[in-house]
Amino acid sequence: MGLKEDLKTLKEEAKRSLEKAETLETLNEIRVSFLGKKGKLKNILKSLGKLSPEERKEIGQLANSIKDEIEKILREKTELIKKQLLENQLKEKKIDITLPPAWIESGSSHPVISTLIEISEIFISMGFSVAEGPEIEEEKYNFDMLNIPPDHPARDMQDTFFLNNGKILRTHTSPVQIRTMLKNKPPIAIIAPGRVYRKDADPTHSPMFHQIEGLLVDRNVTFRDLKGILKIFLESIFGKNVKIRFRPSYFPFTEPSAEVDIGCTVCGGSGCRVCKDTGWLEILGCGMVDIQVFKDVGIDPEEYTGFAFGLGIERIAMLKYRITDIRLLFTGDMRFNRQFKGIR
Ligand code: 2U9
Repeated sequence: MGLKEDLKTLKEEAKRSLEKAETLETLNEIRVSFLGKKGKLKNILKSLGKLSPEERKEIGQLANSIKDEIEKILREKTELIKKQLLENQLKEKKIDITLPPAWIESGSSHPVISTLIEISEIFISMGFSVAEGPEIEEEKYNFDMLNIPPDHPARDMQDTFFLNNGKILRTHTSPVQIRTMLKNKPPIAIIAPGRVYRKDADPTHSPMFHQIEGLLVDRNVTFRDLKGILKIFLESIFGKNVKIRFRPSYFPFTEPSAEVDIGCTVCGGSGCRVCKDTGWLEILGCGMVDIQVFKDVGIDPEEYTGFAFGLGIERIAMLKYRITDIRLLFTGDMRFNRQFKGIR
């Protein structure tokens, strides 16, 4: 019987081709040419219609079993070739686990940030909480409510960055304390660390710098409390033997006000370039919160008193690490930045 023979020949032919096949592409070509829609099997079965029903059944079954057999070999062969491909790949791309890894440079805190964190932690340890506010601020919070009148030199176009939406870049973090007092009732004990902006640029001034300000409001808060807190702070950061002096000063938002100096950390007080031969370094400003400020935020100055202080982080970092030009802190030059690795 011709068809039976044809089918057997096809099976043998397919088996031989599959045996020789070495790639997945060849396997696919074989599948298409034997089992595909226009393949050899379909071609043989075209004359199926001419057969008697019995013969049709017999040949049909034979064709199906041949199809199954070829498909089985195809699957096995596919698996085998895939496995060989993977093994070859693994052999070629052998990983030498004894090689040292590529050098990855680890990052570290910028000296300004590590100083900011160090100072914050001292006040946090004394019970202060950290408060934050927007850097794009309203004049009302940055000036008016701090008792800084419209004609005050600090409000000069030359010192403040004015934005075209009527707002400004905050010139100090004091608006954070105003916002806190508007929202919360005393007792209040907060520090406000963050970026501030002033139109200023020379070796000791940068148009963007960092401040920490503090505010404590409660019943019976006195200037002695202020002195005590600042003494603990200055001794923590500059050492137990640091010399401290308070000088009378003026700020619109505090009354009385003072500036605080420490004995020069470079010459120890004998006089040098850093302290301009005075033996003292100005470190921070402070004072008792002005009654007008309390009135504007709705705190009764008969019931409450408070102290506030402010300091520039870059100045402290520059003294600590003996940096003489503030601009070095902000160029991003890695030859400079790398020197502060491992300081914290
Ligand atoms: C409120 C009331 C009072 C914050 C204060 C200073 C003194 C001060 C300067 C130090 C160096 C800023 O970075 S600097 O230029 N700051 O001298 N700051 S008292 O007083 C406040 C703040 C907020 C509501």
